[in-house]
Amino acid sequence: MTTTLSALQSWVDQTASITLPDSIHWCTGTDSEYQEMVRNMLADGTLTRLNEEHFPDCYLHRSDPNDVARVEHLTFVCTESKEDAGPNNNWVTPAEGHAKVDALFAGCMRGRTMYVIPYCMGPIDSPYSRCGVEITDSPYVVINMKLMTRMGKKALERIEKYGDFVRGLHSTGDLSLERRLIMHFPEELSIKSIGSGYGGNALLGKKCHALRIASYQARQEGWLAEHMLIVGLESPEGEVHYIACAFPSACGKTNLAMLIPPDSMPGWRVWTLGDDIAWLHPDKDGKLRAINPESGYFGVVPGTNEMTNKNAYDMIRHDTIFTNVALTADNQPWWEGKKDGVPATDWKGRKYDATNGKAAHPNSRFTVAATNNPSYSSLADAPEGVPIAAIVFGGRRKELAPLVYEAKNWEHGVLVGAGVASETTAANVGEVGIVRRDPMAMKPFCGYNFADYWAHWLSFGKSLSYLPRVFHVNWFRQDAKGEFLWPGFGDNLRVLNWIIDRCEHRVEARETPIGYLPYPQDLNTKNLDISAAALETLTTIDREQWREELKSVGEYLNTYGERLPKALREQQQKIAAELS
Ligand code: GTP
Ligand code: SPV
Ligand code: MN
Repeated sequence: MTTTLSALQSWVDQTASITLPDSIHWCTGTDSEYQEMVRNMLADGTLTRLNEEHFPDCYLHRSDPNDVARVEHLTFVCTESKEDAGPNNNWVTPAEGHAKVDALFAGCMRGRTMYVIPYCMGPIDSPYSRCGVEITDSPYVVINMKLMTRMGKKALERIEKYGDFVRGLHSTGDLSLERRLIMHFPEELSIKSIGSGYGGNALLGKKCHALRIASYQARQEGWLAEHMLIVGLESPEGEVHYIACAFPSACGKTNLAMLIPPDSMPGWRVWTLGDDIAWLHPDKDGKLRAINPESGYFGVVPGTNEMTNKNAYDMIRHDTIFTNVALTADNQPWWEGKKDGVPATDWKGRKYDATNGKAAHPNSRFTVAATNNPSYSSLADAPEGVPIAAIVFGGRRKELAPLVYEAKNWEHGVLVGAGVASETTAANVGEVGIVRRDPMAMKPFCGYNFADYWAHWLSFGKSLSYLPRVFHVNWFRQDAKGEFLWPGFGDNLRVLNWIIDRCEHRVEARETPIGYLPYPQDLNTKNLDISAAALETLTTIDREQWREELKSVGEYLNTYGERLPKALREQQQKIAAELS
């Protein structure tokens, strides 16, 4: 397969003349292509087959131990002007970015096959979808892209029809950190990534395209590309509300998107549209509609078990790629929090020894097609997407942030999003557990200046006729002993129920300077083992701590200088004043 689109053909030819692969393979996206690539990877040891009785068609991939997570310090947004990338991004000029990274690509595919992957982010027939082509020398990337995106022949046809596509060039290079760079050129709609085979660095359709490049495009075109799950919540009466939730990496999106309702909420059903990325478009009626640009999940494995997330647990028992998990003696995947089995071999392939640390890497991942999910919504394939009733921000915070609160209006909601802070996790290389600002859960993913991004968010306050309500949640509040105060997982539906009731004007709330909080009696706590004191802590605010928080948010906003939208500053000052 080659292409009738000369711009694509000449880019592929030119890339090959620089990277010097032994051969070129145009991916068709068929199941037989996937099977053949898997066979080759089993033969050369890139994959290991897992226990066929318990995990049919599942494979383990062990990455280089130096290449297990995103690398924000090596990720750049290259725009002509530094201010356009903003203080939230690492920046060099496009000329410098190309020069730096091109030097590493010279001859890097010698002895390897170059794969050309046409892909479509979003349903093939959706006006909201956007296409790209990833060139890579990694078969692991190809099989992951097959599960995660609509890739191959149909995508190529769409690209040839419209003529435009995001160009993504990737090579695993030599995997050394010194020669690893993830470069974005939003003004040219292109990406160059070298030196890593890990998900967010290498599956270019995901964070690089669908968030960094797409957020930049979305601003120009009047929509939003967000780090959000999309879920449909069906009440016993059959009413369905769709909500989109932005939580930072490894803070609960996949789990919330496929939660199983608690026994004490009979008749409720949960439908998964997406677990990581949402593209939000105003429609002709002035509503906000969401599509999930992906068609698979690249999810955190540790913590997944039958109690926390039975849907995910069942979903990853067949046709799944595991990366960096441990193995039991009978070749089943094993991870911390699995509840059954014991590890025999750790994620590095050594005999398991507790003194070497965890058996599975804390950022070990599963890759699986969305259709494996028992709660999959077929509307994930609907070209028109789903209408969004509420936007929910959240973070991982031991202290301060209550279980849930509602913003008073859209502008306040944008401030709530801009002020999101969360403890860092193993999804990025670096220290874990440090609270940092992660506005809209987009700190690592916004392809332009956050000040301009917030202005863009604020603009929807005027352009939409039906504004989603905005909320903030925190499932991770702890007591003095370090125990979670809230049971989380399926029980989070109790909080989402309150959120829907607020959207439908069915429940009153307690007004505070930071927003509306639930009266404890309005949260469904039936059969829940939670003390009145814990519930009180979860549904009240400490004014002194919040005064400090608003001061800190103000200081953070100051780092965006003159570009910061006035309305955001005014919101922060108003709340700070009300708290004092
Ligand atoms: P990315 O894929 O990195 O964007 O992560 P994510 O936001 O999808 O997070 P995910 O749902 O994979 O959860 C990350 C970790 O948090 C897992 O170890 C989960 O078991 C744990 N977790 C998820 N939801 C909850 C919750 O409600 N309470 C508690 N205590 N832990 C949770
Ligand atoms: C995240 O880190 O937010 C992820 C995993 O969803 S990755 O694809 O690596 O970005
Ligand atoms: Mn994510």
